[in-house]
Amino acid sequence: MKYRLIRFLVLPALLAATHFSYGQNSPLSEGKWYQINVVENGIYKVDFQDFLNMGFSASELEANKIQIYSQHGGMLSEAIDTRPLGLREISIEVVDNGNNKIDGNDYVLFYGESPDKWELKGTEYKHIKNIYSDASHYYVTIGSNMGKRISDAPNLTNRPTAVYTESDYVWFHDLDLVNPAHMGRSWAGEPIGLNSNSLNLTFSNLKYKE
Ligand SMILES: [Ca+2]
Repeated sequence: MKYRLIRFLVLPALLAATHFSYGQNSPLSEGKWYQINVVENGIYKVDFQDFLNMGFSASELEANKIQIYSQHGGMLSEAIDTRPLGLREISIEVVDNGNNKIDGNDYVLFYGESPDKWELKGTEYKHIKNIYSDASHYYVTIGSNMGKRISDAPNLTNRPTAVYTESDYVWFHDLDLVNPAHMGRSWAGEPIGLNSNSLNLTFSNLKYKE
């Protein structure tokens, strides 16, 4: 993972220029924050050394106050009335050896989402390329209160009977290289023209003939 120090955002001035009514100040308005960029869906691990590399000191790494904020994965909607307002704290897993300090082999896990999304319509998958960003952004801080944590799932009451041995796998190649009209949101990939292009793909355990 790559980390980049973000500068404090002057959000109050920006928000004042809009006509929206925000219920709270941006969480970025105070404290120390670091931005983590996520490209693929998956569980991401941040260990003690990662926190030090981000600039946090060992003395401020209170395990129960570590917080991570983000917006939902995927491109924001064009419809303003459905757009989430600001950052939201996400639930994370903090693995601490019991002294409430991130140290030694302690670490934090969070689920990061790709900036691109998939929609399943009937039996067809459709990918939604995020045309504004190649990464989703997650913001790490040491809050003043207890952070949001992943809760345990309830125990199963019945023994599972369903067994699945296969699943769908989706993948897309969509580079957004050219905007033919030099306007709008319509982007195309590599030009085909008179030349042939090839793309080698490798899938493991692919089930053929379906
Ligand atoms: Ca610890």
